[in-house]
Amino acid sequence: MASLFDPLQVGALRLPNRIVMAPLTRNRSPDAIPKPITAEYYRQRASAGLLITEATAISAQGQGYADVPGLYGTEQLDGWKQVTDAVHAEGGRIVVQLWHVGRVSHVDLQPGGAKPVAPSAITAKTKTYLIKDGVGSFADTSEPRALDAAELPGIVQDYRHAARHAITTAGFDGVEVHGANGYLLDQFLKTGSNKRTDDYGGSMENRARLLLEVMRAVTEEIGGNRTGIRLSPVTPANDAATDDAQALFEYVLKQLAPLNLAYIHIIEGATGGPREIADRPFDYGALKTAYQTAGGQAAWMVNNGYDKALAEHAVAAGADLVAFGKLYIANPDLVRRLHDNAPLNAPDKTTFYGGGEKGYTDYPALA
Ligand code: 8OZ
Repeated sequence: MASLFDPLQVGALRLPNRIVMAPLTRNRSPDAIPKPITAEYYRQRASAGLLITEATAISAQGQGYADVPGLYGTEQLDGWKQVTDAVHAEGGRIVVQLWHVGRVSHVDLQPGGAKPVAPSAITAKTKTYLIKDGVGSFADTSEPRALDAAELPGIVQDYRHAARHAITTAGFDGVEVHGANGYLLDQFLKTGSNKRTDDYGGSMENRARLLLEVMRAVTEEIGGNRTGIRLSPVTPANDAATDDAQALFEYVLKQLAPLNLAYIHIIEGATGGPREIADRPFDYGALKTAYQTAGGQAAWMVNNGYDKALAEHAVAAGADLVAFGKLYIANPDLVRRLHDNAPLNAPDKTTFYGGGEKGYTDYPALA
């Protein structure tokens, strides 16, 4: 029976174990440029089977929070190259999470103070994070404007460029498309945020169109075997809601099956919260079956609130990879600690978002 500590071939990547560092927003990249401290942070965690970076904006329009990194400027790409070099020098593997926030943004973070963009002009009932004069605070998201269909090819191009530069310039081993947590692609998927009447709204086929166009563009650019996707069928994060989660996500997974993806990354339940949501039931086993029945062969990555026992259980039950978030913030040597049943450092919530080394690069590894 497979164990968390067994190696696995995931697309083009050979992983030494099944333990993944989940994408984690840390707000330590002023001017959207990853700094040396970020290279140190990921370097410390390089024993993970796979590192997934924090969400990284594919364009200035895709930005929605203070001090999150980007992948669309030369200095940003150079900053990321320092990160991937540091991880590779430790023998690790790292993919970058490609992000467009859509309506989860603020006019203060948009080029020229413009409105954020969305499938429909509906404000998300959620907060974003601003930093002014070094002081961080949460702020209501701004009212978005509905994207014109003529703008969508440009957004697909932004994903394509970001994927290409991630590999060729920044030195990443692959990319993960962020299709989760109420950001742009999830906004298009779900009925609560998508009221369009054109080819990108209405039926689930139409709502899934943008995400599938992005996935086809990215895989064409860098290969399916270096591409993953993160999805969150039922999360309420960032005001995400849909009438038809089971049918919608089974449809999406069937359409993804021919793309030869490296992995499918599923957030089970409410992101960072309960794994079961009473009024949003979901059958993850049926989702996986739909994908595999359609010929999909990507590694199946699960996430949300896993500890060692639950992770071992999931792997024994057929999951290929388990992504750990909060535990990875606090335990740079998580693989070793889980393997040795060593005590775990506790994460400090007050240093999750923004700040410097404290709560970032100062969690101790075992001696
Ligand atoms: C926490 C704070 C800001 C952004 C996500 C990218 O939920 C995020 C995020 C998480 O996917």
